[in-house]
Amino acid sequence: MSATANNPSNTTEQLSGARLLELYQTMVLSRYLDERVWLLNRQGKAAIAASAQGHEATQVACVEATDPSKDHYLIYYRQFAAMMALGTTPEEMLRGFLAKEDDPMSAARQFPLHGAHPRVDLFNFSNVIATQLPQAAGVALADKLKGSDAVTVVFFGDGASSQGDTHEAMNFAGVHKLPLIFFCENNRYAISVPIEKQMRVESVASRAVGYGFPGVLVDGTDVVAVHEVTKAAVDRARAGEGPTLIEASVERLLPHTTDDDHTRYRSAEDIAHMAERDPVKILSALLKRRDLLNDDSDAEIHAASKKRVNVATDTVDAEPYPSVDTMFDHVVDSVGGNF
Ligand SMILES: Cc1ncc(C[n+]2csc(CCOP(=O)(O)OP(=O)(O)O)c2C)c(N)n1
Repeated sequence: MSATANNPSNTTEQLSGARLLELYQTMVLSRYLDERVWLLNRQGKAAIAASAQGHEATQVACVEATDPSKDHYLIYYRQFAAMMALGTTPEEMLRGFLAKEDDPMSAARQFPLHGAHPRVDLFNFSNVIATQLPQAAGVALADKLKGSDAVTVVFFGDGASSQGDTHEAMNFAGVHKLPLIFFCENNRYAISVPIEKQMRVESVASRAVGYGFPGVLVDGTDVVAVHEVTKAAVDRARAGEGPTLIEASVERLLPHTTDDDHTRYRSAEDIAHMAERDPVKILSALLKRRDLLNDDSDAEIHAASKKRVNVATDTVDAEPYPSVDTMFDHVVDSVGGNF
């Protein structure tokens, strides 16, 4: 079965050149922030980070096809660019990585970027792989019962697609025709486990046939293509036609996290090849071909992003850590005065 044969895309809505340029700016800013967090880890200031380098195009294009004023998003840990596209600031993200008092997601209690972010309507999520999928089905069911036309997007990786939670969520969403988009960012690795050891089918998208809704395979380095298939899935969900599974093929340009070394399980050829699929370079080249960008304006975007990240780093670095007195706040309820 060809996953692409099920492509429900019939949208005629196009991204304007000006909007493509703005998405590129978000991607570049996300890239600089991501690089900075790795440096902060090496300085001993950020405990751990999972990079989104290589995933930026697919994340900004997916968010762009939705309506953040009413739609819902259940993210996972590798989503700098999606979070920025949804309005999270560099300062807010750095407060999580540096475990500062004003971390908006967990007040420095959790793994960075874990927890909820109510200001941008991001649901609480766990590091336990795939738990966000059944939760997303619940969110979509609530919208359907309320008669809202909001759509829920749940992001996950190829490794998460092997979890039981994923299959339960997809089956439930199919049965109830939920307004839900299952958005898989397939970077071909779950830490060190390659996709061949993860599944016997030809693609994650091909699994959708087992749940009775379309599965679409798309090049996740292509902003225009991801936007188009996601827009079609959003239209389908809003029209009451049910879920879509989108599989965006991307590259994880860095090791799984700052604690990993992918040269121990990826060949030098593989690592060199994936660099050719860097979405920031691919979109830069497209914008230049369309005369929307040139070397000078590209350099200006990079310089402005670097400056923005420098300002955020200096600001957050100077902020206080939580007081020791608050160590158990939000963690353990006070029972009998023990805490
Ligand atoms: C239930 C569960 N099993 C194992 C882990 C350990 N773990 C953390 S990240 C990860 C890899 C997930 O890979 P994938 O879903 O492909 O996402 P990616 O990190 O590649 O974006 C694993 C196995 C976990 N957090 N939860």
